[in-house]
Amino acid sequence: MKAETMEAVKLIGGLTEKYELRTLSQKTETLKKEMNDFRMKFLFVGGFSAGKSALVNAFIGTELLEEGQRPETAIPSEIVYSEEEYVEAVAGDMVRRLTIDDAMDLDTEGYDYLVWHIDSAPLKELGECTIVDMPGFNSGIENHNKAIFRYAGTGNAYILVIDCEEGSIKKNIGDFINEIKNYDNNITIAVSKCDLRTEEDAETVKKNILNTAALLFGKEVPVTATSKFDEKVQEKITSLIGKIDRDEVFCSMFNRKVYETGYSCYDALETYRDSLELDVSEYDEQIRAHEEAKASLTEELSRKKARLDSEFSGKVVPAIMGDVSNVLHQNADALVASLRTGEKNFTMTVNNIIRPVLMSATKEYVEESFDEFIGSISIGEGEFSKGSENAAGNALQRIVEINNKLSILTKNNENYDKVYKTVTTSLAVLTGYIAPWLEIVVIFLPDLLKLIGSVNQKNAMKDKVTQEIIPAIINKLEPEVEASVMKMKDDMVNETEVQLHALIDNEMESLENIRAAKENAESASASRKEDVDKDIAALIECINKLI
Ligand SMILES: Nc1nc2c(ncn2[C@@H]2O[C@H](COP(=O)(O)OP(=O)(O)O)[C@@H](O)[C@H]2O)c(=O)[nH]1
Ligand SMILES: [Mg+2]
Repeated sequence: MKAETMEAVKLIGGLTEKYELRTLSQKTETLKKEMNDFRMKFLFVGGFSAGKSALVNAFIGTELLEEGQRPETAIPSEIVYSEEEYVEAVAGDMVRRLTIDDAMDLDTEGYDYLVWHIDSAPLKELGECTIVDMPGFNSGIENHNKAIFRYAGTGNAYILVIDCEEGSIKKNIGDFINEIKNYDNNITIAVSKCDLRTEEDAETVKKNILNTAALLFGKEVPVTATSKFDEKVQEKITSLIGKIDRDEVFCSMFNRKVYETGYSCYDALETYRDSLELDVSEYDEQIRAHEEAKASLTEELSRKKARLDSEFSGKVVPAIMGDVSNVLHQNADALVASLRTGEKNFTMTVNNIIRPVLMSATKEYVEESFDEFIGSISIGEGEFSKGSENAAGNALQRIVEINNKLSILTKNNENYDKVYKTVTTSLAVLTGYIAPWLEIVVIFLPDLLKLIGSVNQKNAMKDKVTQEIIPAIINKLEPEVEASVMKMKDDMVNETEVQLHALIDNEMESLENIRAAKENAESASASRKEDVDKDIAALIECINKLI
């Protein structure tokens, strides 16, 4: 699979050079570099005190990470192999370099995450990758949200750590699994602290977990039972990680980008072939028509944008809020129960309920409206002159074709970062838009809880929750959701324009290249045309393998 992706990008790179498509050639080079630099991440996730840090320590073979850390202080620790050992502490754009010893004593308050560069043989053996010790999913909710959003959908596999003494996959772990399934598809399980049970008991727990995990995932999930004292702990974790299909993760990260670049190349080559036989004056006309098409498309997009504005504020935002409200009402009993155990628990419960729904609802409704938007752009009314009408129509049709192809790719893989098909491939992932809303929830909930006042009786509490708290959450959230959805929409419209223009620019480059060749009195022989046809056929065959 990965081999095909690499082969495709190589072929595209070769063709963009052969046909002197400079812009596309640069784009392909950037993509190649991104692919070469890609590092798979293995995230150790699980509840607070499950034994994540201890297992990572046992795996790399030093007591690097603090064990028994307080949940509030937990930030992600990334670990990468390096001969020279040092640590980078990252806060926003700022990176502070530390020695290992200093890092071990560091107060992590204010930092987003740490990167430990460690000379460890088992880590080296894994090849290019990063191990991440994540904050527990039931540790401070802000840390958890941040950590989830930092890594979701960036090419990860999960090692879910479950304390053997838990005995099974408890509900909160099940919910968590259901959520991460939406971001990334690969999960394995390490049952930890098995030294605290008899071998027989540990085996029973492992079987239990195997069965439950198979139900939750609808497929067999690799499970290993170990402990930080296990002689074979390194071996077992290496083997667990080895069960993850790295190629598949790689392809899910890059196939659509490669496909899209390949398709743009195909478009440019077709223009090239079709214009081989034009005479010199016709090129100028064609090039002018392409310039005009760009300007006309910009105008058409800004005309249609107004409609999209009202569609988003009138339909998309209410639909998202409706879903959020429904799910909160459905979980009213759980909300009441968590309320009775304290403010912190309540905040966490609200977050855990809202987060996945915000993601899926936003994905669904935004995508729907956007498809309609693309479909509504029409060529041939007013502004377009005949030549530019062709060029604009062609570019638009290409975008729709790529969209449709990429939908096939998206269907098999419902990850949130793959939401917007071609137009949004280069946009920030959806999580970037949603994260700020959740910060709001965390901040305002304590205020809201004052609404509860001194009510203590269960039924009265439920009334308060359904009649006052949930509507208050919705009211508070709505303007935030509206603001980010509108921003998302603006970004998408801009991106559409950028992509349409890029396609037209590529075609123009083709035209200019042929004109230059003609001026140098090179003949547009039949064999030339055959050659281009061959290249096109090979390209299409190659990129179709990616879908
Ligand atoms: N007996 C035993 N204790 C462990 C094991 N793994 C972790 N612990 C202890 O359990 C506590 C929590 O472990 P830690 O790795 O910090 O959990 P984390 O919050 O998931 O990172 C610490 O006191 C560890 O020393 C294990 O395999 N066996
Ligand atoms: Mg820890």
